[in-house]
Amino acid sequence: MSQALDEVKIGGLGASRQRVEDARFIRGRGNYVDDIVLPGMLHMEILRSPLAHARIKSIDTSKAWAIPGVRLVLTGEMAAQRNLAWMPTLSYDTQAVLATDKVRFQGQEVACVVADDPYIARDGVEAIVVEYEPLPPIVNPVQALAPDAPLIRDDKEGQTDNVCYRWEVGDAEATERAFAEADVVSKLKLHYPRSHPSPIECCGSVADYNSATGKLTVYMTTQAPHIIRAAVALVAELPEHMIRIISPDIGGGFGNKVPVYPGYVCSILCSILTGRPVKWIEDKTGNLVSTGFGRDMYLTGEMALRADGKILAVRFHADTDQGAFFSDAQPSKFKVGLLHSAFACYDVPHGHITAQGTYTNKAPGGVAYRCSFRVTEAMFFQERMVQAAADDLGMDQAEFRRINLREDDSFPARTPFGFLVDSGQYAKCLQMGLDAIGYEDFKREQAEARKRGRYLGIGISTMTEPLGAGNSREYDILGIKMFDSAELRVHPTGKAILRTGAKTQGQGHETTWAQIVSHELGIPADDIVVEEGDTDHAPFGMGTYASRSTPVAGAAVSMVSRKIRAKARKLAAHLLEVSEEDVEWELGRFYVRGAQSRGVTIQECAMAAYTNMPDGMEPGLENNAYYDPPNLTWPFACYIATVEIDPETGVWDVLRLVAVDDCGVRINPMVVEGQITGGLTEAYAMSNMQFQTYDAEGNIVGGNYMDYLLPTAWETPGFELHEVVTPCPHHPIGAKGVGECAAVGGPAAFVNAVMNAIGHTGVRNIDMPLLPDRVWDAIRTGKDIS
Ligand code: MCN
Ligand code: CUN
Repeated sequence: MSQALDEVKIGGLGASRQRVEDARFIRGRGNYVDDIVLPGMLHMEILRSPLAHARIKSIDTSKAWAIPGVRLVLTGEMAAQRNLAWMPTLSYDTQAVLATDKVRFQGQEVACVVADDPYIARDGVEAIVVEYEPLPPIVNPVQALAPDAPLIRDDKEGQTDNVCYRWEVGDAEATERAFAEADVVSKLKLHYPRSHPSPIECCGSVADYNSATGKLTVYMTTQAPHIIRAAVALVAELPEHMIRIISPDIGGGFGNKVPVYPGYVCSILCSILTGRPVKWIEDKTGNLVSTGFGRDMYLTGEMALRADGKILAVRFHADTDQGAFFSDAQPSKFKVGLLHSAFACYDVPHGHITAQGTYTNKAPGGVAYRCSFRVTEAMFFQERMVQAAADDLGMDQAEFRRINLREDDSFPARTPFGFLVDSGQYAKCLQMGLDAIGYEDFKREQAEARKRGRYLGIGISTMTEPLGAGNSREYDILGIKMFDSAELRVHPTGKAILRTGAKTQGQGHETTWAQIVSHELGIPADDIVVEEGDTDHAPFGMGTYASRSTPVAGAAVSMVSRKIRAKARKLAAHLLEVSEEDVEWELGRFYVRGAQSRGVTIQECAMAAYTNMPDGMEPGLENNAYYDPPNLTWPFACYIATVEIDPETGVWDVLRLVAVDDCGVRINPMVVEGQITGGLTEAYAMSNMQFQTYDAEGNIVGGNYMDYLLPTAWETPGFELHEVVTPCPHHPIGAKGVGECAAVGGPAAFVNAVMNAIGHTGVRNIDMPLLPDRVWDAIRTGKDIS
């Protein structure tokens, strides 16, 4: 008779286990960087440039130095003496730590002041006098590429224009031939506006250089502590064993906390110079104006179509506005990240993409914000194009997708841009979404409503996206391969500690990783503590972004658990006095084949590992695993929104939003639903309220929460969630990433719905966000709004 445990009861795979980390978060007992207080700690504040583009003529710090309590005023010139005025970026460019020659965007770091408390430091910042000679600012790619445009990066040898990169992929000739055979060519042009992740907690660090031991400890808000350690080792030329990066609790990352920011570097340098711990905590405006933004891409493309609806080819061009420094934090060899994952869910035979990045006088950062490196722009453009194409053919948008989506038996399939898509049930997901929203009924209702002057619309977005960088063949950061790791120690009583190279920022790893161990070993999830983020403790890993934790670190958790199980099996054989071949496993327990009642639990094996191991066996029950996935994971999603627009005001309301997500096997369904709900909320925000613009002078509009809008529970509509499970063929437990899906695929559903509602006006596109005045203008003029 089986005595196997009930997996859901012990908190294993599929259990909607309550998040263990929330016990401290909701009690206000989290431990964030700003909670760190060290003896003798000083405080640092940053002086930022008020101008977007200007030459620095002089910096007078004497008044700041004179303020009682000011301990250090650091300028670019002083940083230069230590070879730290500039730093390398993760995209092989350079970025100013503190400006020496010019300022290149509003909000750029110019100097910093270290003082006994943050208020004195702020006074010190205000006492610094900088004389600027203004230069003409450039705020978009068109200005950047104008023949007489001033050169932004005159610091770079050989740089003669504002082009930061050019890149292309695909087969231009084959694509051209396909276009020549097309019955219909559908075109679209749009801008995906600049947005900002704006996590609740801003960036910050506490740097503590111990001059007696030579060890540097830095508490910081980073999604990737080991990468930071490697970067510090390279930039500051400190040996790695003398650097400890600790990423404590993080109040949201959303990609904002992947890049290396000047503030981190300055706090380290200031600690070295003062010999005391130095804390830097960014304020909201500092975060909004200077740290990693998302998007800011102009897309123009066309699709070659056969009259029956089959897509023959696509080609498009992307112009990206990179800001003043090319500091995209992304691990691919491709200059525009994974933009070429566009159209991966459709059977498109040919394609060609060109892209060009330009420097402008805007904040650098790029690629971040809940997106696997430009995948958000890719999927938005794809889904907006698909709708435009269906409209141009006079075909129903669901039917057009049905004709072109990859079929279940077509996997693995190579996209025209080189990706290998490995699994999915696209038609099933789409149908589930259509059924849930009541597609045909809604279309009838829409037609009826139109007669009475009401504008109803329905928009679909279907997409698969590559999540989980990497595999190490194709993905690396500064040459370090994209794998990840887990280390598991099972204590004598069968309780355990698990550490990984990922770093949770709210995703719930402390809860879900324990569930994987539970699934593999039958140890109750409550008996496993999970720790991440301290480079002196955690195994080397590449951190959390690109929804890579489940695909890579999560897989490593499975693999290390299996290593533990293999050793426990030997211990079981020893305890049961049978040969290993005669030992069978069921959840939580080994037993003798043919005599199921004769068994030992995993806890008994753990005790034996320390008290009663067979001769010749190493004591202890711990191990680690480094996992290099064979491919990315390919979750699929279908989002369908219905909206009603008020034609008098352009205000639009979401009637319903149906989501069908296939992220493979779900470790914790409740956590997954939380991820999707959060992603859809951000998608909704991007589609209708959230963007960062700059005026002609390069002043940022959106440097505060009066102008940069974040959705609250009040304006966010409810979402109806559904699931399909197609296990990932190469992941040890069949899971795919999910953290970004809804933010990536969601915006197009909302925008397509609004465009569908005003389809009769002839308007092809309104650029996001679809603010009421834009929608109203479009209805009134019948013209596209950019
Ligand atoms: N999960 C699961 N079953 C699956 C897939 C995932 O139970 N099949 C769970 C995982 O165990 C994990 C969570 O869902 O607890 C997200 O997993 P995954 O998709 O692997 O993504 P990551 O953990 O790598 O998180 C990164 C992703 C990204 S890139 C951004 S940006 C983002 C996002 O997560 N930032 C977030 N979600 C966020 N959620 C919060 N609360 N805060 C952020 O900063
Ligand atoms: Cu790009 S936002 Mo997430 O990958 O950290």
